[in-house]
Amino acid sequence: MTRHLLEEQRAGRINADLRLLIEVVARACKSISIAVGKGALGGVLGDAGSDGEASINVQGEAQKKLDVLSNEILMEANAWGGHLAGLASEEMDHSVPISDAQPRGNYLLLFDPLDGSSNIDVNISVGTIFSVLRCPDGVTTPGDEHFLQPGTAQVAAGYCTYGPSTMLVLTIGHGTHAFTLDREIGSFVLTQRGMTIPEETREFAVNMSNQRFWEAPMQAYVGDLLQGREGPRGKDFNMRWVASMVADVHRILTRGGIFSYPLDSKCAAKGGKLRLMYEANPMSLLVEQAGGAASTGRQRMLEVRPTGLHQRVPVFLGSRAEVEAAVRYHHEHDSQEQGDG
Ligand code: FDP
Repeated sequence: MTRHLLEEQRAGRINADLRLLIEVVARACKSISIAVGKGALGGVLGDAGSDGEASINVQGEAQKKLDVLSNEILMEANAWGGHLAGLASEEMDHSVPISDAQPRGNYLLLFDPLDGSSNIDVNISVGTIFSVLRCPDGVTTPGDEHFLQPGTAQVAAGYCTYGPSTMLVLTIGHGTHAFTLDREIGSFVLTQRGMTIPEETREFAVNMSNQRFWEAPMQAYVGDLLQGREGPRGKDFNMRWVASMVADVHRILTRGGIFSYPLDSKCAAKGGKLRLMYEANPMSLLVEQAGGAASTGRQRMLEVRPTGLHQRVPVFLGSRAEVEAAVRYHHEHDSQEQGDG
């Protein structure tokens, strides 16, 4: 990875500060990988909190010990690097500016320290997702509002998946590249340059148990997928749902597919289930850079104007033609409703 990033720097696609920042994040991911890999032997499984009281994060979800540990690892690794002006984590209420005592840089880092928490205790892949933005000019002590930039403003995004192998997938806006951790040497090795998502797919990922809570266009879209060859789509579809976004997106970057977490009546009041700044935006940049598409169902994800650090959105991403098909169902439904209204 160091070599790849240095070559990108020589080609003028990245500066030294951003390169070093990505290397710090990658180093933190190695530490998280070691902790995740120890499993029950590391005493890190189970819920955080004490005296039988669950620890609840800003999202209102019970925190796992590994959520807390991963957050601490990323915070600690990045606080003193000198490349950042501030950090924001899915696990914390507010962003944190780099303290006066530390050297400061020009970037803002956002991360979901351990995505797929419900899979931690059952030995299924989980991952870290991160996004890098520029700190606005003239701002030395960034507040939450300075992080509220659309996904198009991201200068880098990536995730690290802790599965049978640990892989870091990265974009700095010039393609999406995959690195595999060589555990003996301790280095991320470039194993796939220029990941490309096939334009068409026959595979979809969604939590089908939410079907009855979905909006009408999602009901219609998945209804047609399920009809297979005999239905309007004219082909049979297969379904996969790991329930760790990182693992599902990694499969899609590797062999295509569509991932969706649509709006449903359970999460409608919050705007969706997945977080724009920590999950949807970084994944959307990675997917677009691999030739895929990402949308809320009604708008290109990367153009959503954020209104809150922990804002949630509906998500459709993956193979371009399939995402466009899902979006079509939403647009057709909306224009029919407007016509009826
Ligand atoms: P989790 O709640 O376990 O952290 O980020 C939220 C997320 O996992 C995604 O990783 C995953 O795709 C989704 O939620 C799983 O949702 P369901 O519990 O509805 O399957």
